[in-house]
Parts: sequence; structure tokens; C-alpha cells
Amino acid sequence: MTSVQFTGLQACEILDSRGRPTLSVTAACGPRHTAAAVPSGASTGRSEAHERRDGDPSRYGGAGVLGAVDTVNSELRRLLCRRAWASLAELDAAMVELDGTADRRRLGANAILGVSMAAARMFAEAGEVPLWSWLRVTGTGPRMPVPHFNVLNGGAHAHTGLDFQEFMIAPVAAATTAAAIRAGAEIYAALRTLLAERGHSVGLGDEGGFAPEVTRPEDALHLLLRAIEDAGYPAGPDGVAIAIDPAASQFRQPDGSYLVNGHRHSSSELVQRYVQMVRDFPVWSIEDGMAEDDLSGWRELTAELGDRVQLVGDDNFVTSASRIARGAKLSVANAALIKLNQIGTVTETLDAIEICREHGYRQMISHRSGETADAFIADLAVGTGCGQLKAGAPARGERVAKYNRLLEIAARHPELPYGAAFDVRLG
Ligand code: 2PG
Ligand code: MG
Repeated sequence: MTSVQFTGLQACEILDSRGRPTLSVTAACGPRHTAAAVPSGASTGRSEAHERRDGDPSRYGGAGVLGAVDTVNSELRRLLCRRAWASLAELDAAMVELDGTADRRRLGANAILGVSMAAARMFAEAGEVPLWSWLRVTGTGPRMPVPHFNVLNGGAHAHTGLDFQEFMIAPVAAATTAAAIRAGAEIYAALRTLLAERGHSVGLGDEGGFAPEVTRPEDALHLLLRAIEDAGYPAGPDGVAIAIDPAASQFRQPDGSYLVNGHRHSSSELVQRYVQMVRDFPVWSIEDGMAEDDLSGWRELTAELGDRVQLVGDDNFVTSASRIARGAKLSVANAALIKLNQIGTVTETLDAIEICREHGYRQMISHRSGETADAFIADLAVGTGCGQLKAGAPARGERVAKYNRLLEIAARHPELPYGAAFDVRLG
């Protein structure tokens, strides 16, 4: 790896797709500049790395990030420019050590991540390779991921009566990235027509999916199925499959029950509702089916469905290699969601992916509900060859930035295979 001597670092406060402040970071190495912007979640796991905000109610209701910006422009700049770095891993470890807290509270995970992403881009440039080609993990070649388009938004992303957060369509059997993205856009358009015909709102949620006044998750799945068929695609493993992210921590009640469209379920009852959904609809993947602290519920879900559908841990694993390893030991889930800002550096994100591989867990690379036009995760999904990316609807600038980046990579590198690197089976 070529070592890099950085000569400058500059952050500023910008807005994310929800109109909340976040950081943009630019790194310099002589005449070369690379930049990155930091995403931000709404339905966050309790153990995520700490997103540092100013807390000054007179600016952005306390959500400003001027403190984190200041940290990048002072402490982190001094560290970065102090000496040449032989690897990103070395730099990321130095930032974590400088922070000195378990959850990156002092410097802020948002400050550290912005530097880590901009630095990763600089290492790729120094090596004269595209970012995706630089973001590799051992033992797996690059691959174009199956895009998972979140076309119906609920939960914390829409504030309608729909308790489940995400309803995604995944063109698992498409032949190419271009065909997959076309399928996503055509189904999205068909869904819009369908909703309008039925008198539903076609307003959008945080991730660009529609946010109609539908309350039963099963009714949302019916709409998806119908839109897939209306657009002329077969629904299922030979065409377009469905993935859901109920984000169950959000509708777990203080007494441990789950409240879904007005019905109170025990963990076992919720598991059985999923079993029925998987029987009735081509659902191939369920993320955060249970709340992050419902260990017995997670184990029951995994025992019931783990050999038939993908079960993705998000709020419980928070892209942490040690949490994923513990989950594997306890037979919790069979896949992990991968989000850079949950753990805080690019190196630790790659570590989490490696741990998944060691335990036979699949990985899905993910955006956050608060995004920018930065398409880093598209490169991450391609380079690591994990086969899956979720980046919201095939609409809205901050979402299509990722899909458009996939289209560009695919056009320039037709030799890269498309698709999940594993069998997509349905329950
Ligand atoms: C999720 C994410 C991304 P948020 O729960 O998977 O879709 O949402 O960024 O709000 O945590
Ligand atoms: Mg999630």
C-alpha cells in the first residue's frame, strides 16, 4: 500500500436530506483533494457510536455540529498531518486512540468518520485505483450488489400509521445492474400509479419511498406485490423479491410486547406473524424483526425462519465485529446490516464484514435515513462483494446518487458480475 502524507484537512457544517446539520470533510495531499459527507440515522441502535451534536438550542434546535467541525479542523488535522500514514487502518486506530472513549464521545464519531472516509478516498487515489477496487476484504472479489429499493416508508421515517419501517423490492434475478435499476424505477412508478388510483397519498417518507395511510404491514406487502406485477416482473426468486425492515425496537412496548397496527403481540406471536408473511408473500429478507434487546425473541425468530430467509441484525449488531461474533455464538440472525457511522471508521466497518464472513453471516451495506449525495457506500458494496446494498427509493437525489454510482461502475467495468453471491430462497 502506498503511504500518504496528508497536507490539509478542512470540515464544514452542511445539511443532510432531512435538513439537519452534518459534516463535510475535505482532505488534501499536495494538489490532490478528496471529500466525504457523513450520514445520520433516525431509528438508531442504542449502542451506536456517538454522533456529536452541539446541543445549543438557539441553532438548529440543538442539532448543530460546529463542535465536531472544530475538532476536525484542529485536533484531527494535527494528527492527520503530523506524519505519513502507511495504511488507513493505522490512521483509524490513531483517531480511535486520540478519542479515548468507548463510543467516540469526545471527538464525535461523525467527526472521525468524515476523516476516515475522505482518507480512504485519498489512499485509493494514491494507489491510482477506484475507491471500490481499494475497499476490498480478504477472500472475496468485487461484485455488483442487488439494490434493495425502499419504496414504502413507515415507522420513524414517515410517521403514518404504518409501524413497519421499510418495504423494499430487490431485483434478485436481474441480469445486470442497469436491468435491476430499471426494474426498481419501473416498479416505483407502477406503485405510484396504484396508490393514486386507490386514493392514497403519494407523498414521500425520509428514504424516498411512498408514505400512504396504510396501517397493516400485510396491506403494504399486497401493494408491493401488485406493483411488481403491474410493472410486468415476476415476483419471487426468479424476478423481484421483497425485503422488509420492521425496525421492531421502534414499536416494542415498555412491557415487552409489540404493538403492530393496534394489535399487541408477544415475541412468539410476532414471530408467527412473520412466518405467515413469509408464506403469503415473496419476502426473502427480514431486518430487525425483533427489538435489539429481545434476545429470546431473536433466537426464536432465527430458529423458526433462519434456514429459510435472510435475517439481518441492525440495531442489535450496530456494525460491531464483537457484537456480530457474540450474536453468531447465540444463534441470533444470519446476516448483518453494515453502516459506517454505526461503528465510526472505515477500517472497523471492513472488520465487521470480515467477521460476518468468518461466521457465515451475509452482509447488506446500508445508507442512513439522513443522507447526502456522497456515494461511498456504493463503492463499499461493490468492492467488498457482499452482493446487497440498500439505499432507499430509486428517487430523490441523495438516494439515486448511490444507484447512479453503481450504474457508472457497471458501465465502466462490464466484467464485474451482478447479483447476490448466494442463493435467494423464499420461505
Ligand atoms: C435502518 C436505517 C436505514 P436509520 O434502520 O436500517 O434504512 O434507518 O438510518 O433511520 O437508522
Ligand atoms: Mg434497520
